[in-house]
Amino acid sequence: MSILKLGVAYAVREEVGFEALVEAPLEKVLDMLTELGFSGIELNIANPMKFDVKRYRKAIEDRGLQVPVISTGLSYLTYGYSLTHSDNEMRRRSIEFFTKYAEIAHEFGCDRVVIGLARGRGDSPQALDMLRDSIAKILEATEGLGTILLLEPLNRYETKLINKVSQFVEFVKSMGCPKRIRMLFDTFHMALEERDPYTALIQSRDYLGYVHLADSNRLAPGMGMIDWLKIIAILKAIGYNYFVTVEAIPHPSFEDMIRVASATLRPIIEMLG
Ligand code: LER
Ligand code: MN
Repeated sequence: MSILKLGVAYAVREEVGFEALVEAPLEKVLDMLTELGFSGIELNIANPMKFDVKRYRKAIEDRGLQVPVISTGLSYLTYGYSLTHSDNEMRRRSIEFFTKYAEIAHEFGCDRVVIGLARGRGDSPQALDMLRDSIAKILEATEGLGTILLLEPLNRYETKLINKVSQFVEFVKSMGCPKRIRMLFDTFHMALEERDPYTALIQSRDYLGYVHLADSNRLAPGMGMIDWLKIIAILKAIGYNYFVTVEAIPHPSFEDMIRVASATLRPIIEMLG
């Protein structure tokens, strides 16, 4: 049995309704994932206040799948809320959303919530201080749940706030290294930002809480230039033992993307992971 589990990231746009996810309806996606040997589905939820946990839990658990994390970037893209917004009310709503995301994660039994794009673009000089302050507030509000916040270094075209592993390390140190902040290492972002993404992955070993897999062009693993054997071998060597979740552009379709990802990654994970 391999210790690494394969997941895929899935965008939930709950305000259009469960059945209206026409491009890749949940039930169909879950059936495909089971067929292709995936173990989990990451839910990126635009509005946690409108999310029907029971319904999703049933569909997911009926198929024996897990939810490894709840992700949050759609709240920024849909409503503009961010943890570093210059408007206090927008920042307050973002923190409120995160508290709700933590409750949803807890209901799925995973307790990990992603901070990706919802941290904001980082245009103001106060952004880092605001991020520290917002994260401290979320940690406090979710203390009873023990939620782990997965802060994800993102490439410079998406934010100015924390683009590299070293900047993540500096940031958590500046907060006193709370145990409940871990790193999300995304291979696509790190292939853009790091001189050597493989060394960067090794350097993230003490902080790693989750991994996103996409190739150098953000297509499915296997469609770009990343050495997947090397990535999985490093994860194994540094003792990472949670999900590796494909977060790639669904090109030419969602189904093709997960088929290619599965064909690339499963044999490697079965051999090494
Ligand atoms: C989120 O996980 C991510 O990687 C960002 O690029 C937002 O799309
Ligand atoms: Mn990512």
